[in-house]
Parts: sequence; structure tokens; C-alpha cells
Amino acid sequence: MAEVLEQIAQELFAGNAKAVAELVQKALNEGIAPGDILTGGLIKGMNEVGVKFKNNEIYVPEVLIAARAMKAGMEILKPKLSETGVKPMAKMVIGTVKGDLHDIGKNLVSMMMEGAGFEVIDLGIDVPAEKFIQAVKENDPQLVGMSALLTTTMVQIRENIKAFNEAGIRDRVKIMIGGAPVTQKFADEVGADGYAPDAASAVDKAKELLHLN
Ligand code: B1M
Repeated sequence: MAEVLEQIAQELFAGNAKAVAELVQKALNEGIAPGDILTGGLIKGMNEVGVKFKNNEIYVPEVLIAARAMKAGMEILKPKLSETGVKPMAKMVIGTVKGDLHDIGKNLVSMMMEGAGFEVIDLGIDVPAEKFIQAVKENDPQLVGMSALLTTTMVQIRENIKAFNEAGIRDRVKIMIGGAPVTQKFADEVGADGYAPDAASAVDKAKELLHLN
């Protein structure tokens, strides 16, 4: 059993989408529980990607390729996970703030979060405060992620947090922010719960904020 899971983790790290999909199917055929395939294979491989990315041993293209392999595996596994009632670690709503069209970094964060076992509801780019608020009300996530890549749009994070307060939903969620111009100092100033400088750190920060470690 451990062997096929180890192979899944290795092929995911290598970004081999076809092999990951085939191995996930093989593991299912062998009768391994979908939850074990997720944690012992896919998430294990993605964790390794996160560690190497954080240490600058691999870069954005490798992470994107690994994430594609993760997706291929998840496509096979997802229906089985819902059948067996395996619950995600936590739910997150994420988006790039209003006026901002950059989504490469935000997508990386989404992928790493999914890779770590979170359910991610991705609202896309140019997301106004009302859309974040509506998504919180509809999906009841534990975490909201806001990404901003421009100095002109990072101020929107402050507006969003104000709007969350006014809508009476601020206490319902933890808010994590990130993006090239964003800093811990800015996060403290605007009242965000957490800041992460990169996608792998975002997973660690999310787990810390939600006490999932
Ligand atoms: Co734009 N752009 N861009 N751009 N662009 C930058 C950001 C810029 C720094 C380039 C420059 O001038 N040197 C500059 C911003 C300057 C500033 O504000 N200080 C800039 C500008 C000015 C603009 C336009 C205004 C240009 C124009 O039209 N005159 C325009 C704005 C459009 C708009 O948004 N309204 C614009 C447009 C574009 C494109 C559409 C062409 C394209 C975006 C395509 C896309 O995203 N689909 C683009 C790109 C690609 C860039 C650069 C080159 C690369 C950004 C990127 O994807 N980086 C960028 C210059 C640069 O960074 N070298 C630039 C890779 C990505 C993995 O990193 O997004 O930082 P990053 O994400 C990291 C972390 O920040 C963190 O984790 C990620 C992964 O490790 N992170 C989070 C991100 N979100 C997080 C959320 C979290 C936690 C961590 O929690 C929720």
C-alpha cells in the first residue's frame, strides 16, 4: 500500500500528471481508502513542493506543473472522496481584490491550499468587497484570502476589512493577505489576521491561524 502512495507523491513532485492520475486509479483499485490516497500520496507530494519552493530549490514553473499533476489526481479522487464523506481540512474563500487583474500568485496560493487539503472557493480577479461578503455568507468559510499585486489596489484590502466589519461578518472568518507589495506591517495596519510572503508560507499561516497544526 505504502509503495503506490510513495509513487504518487514522487510523480506529483516531478509534475507527471498522467502518471499521477494512473497511480491514483491503481491505488483505488487496490482498495486503498481515498482519504489515505489524498494525505499519503497527493498532499505528501505537494508538501514537498511547498518546502522546496520556500527554500528556493524550485521555482514558479515547477510549482505550476506539480499543481497540474495534483489536479489530474484530484479529478480521479474527488468523486470517491465525496462518496466516502472525507471532509476537507477547512474551507477558504480567495480572490484578487477589486481593480487588480493579477492572478498567477493567487492561483498558486489556491493550488497549494488545495494541495494541503483545504477546500478553496476561488472568486477570481477584480473581486469587490460585496462579492467577498456574499461568498462568506453563502459558503461559511473559516478563512478568507485576499491577494493584491499593485500598490494602487492593496489599499482595497483595508476597504474590504472595513466592509466586513460593517456587514457584521468580521468575527466569522480569519483574513489572510498577500501579494508582492503587501507586508506584515501593512497587514497589521489594516487589521488582517495574517500575511504570507509566498504560496507555501500561506499554507503554514492558514494552519496557524486556524489552529490546525
Ligand atoms: Co503587472 N504589474 N500590471 N501584469 N505584473 C506588476 C505587479 C509590476 C510590479 C510590474 C512592474 O512595474 N515592475 C507593476 C506593479 C507596480 C506597483 O504597483 N508597485 C505592474 C503593473 C504596473 C501593471 C499594470 C498597471 C500595467 C499597465 O497596464 N500599465 C497592469 C495592471 C492591470 C490590473 O491589474 N488592473 C498590469 C497587468 C499585468 C498583466 C495582465 C499583463 C500580467 C498579469 C497576468 C496574470 O496575472 N494573469 C502582469 C504581470 C504578469 C506582472 C508581473 C510581471 C508578474 C506578476 C506575477 O505573476 N508574479 C509583475 C512584475 C513582477 O512581479 N516581476 C507585475 C509571479 C507570482 C507567482 O508572484 O503574484 O507576487 P506574486 O505571488 C506570490 C506572492 O506575492 C504570494 O504568493 C505568490 C506565490 O509565491 N501571494 C500571496 C500572492 N497572493 C497572495 C495571497 C496570499 C498569500 C500570499 O494570501 C491570500
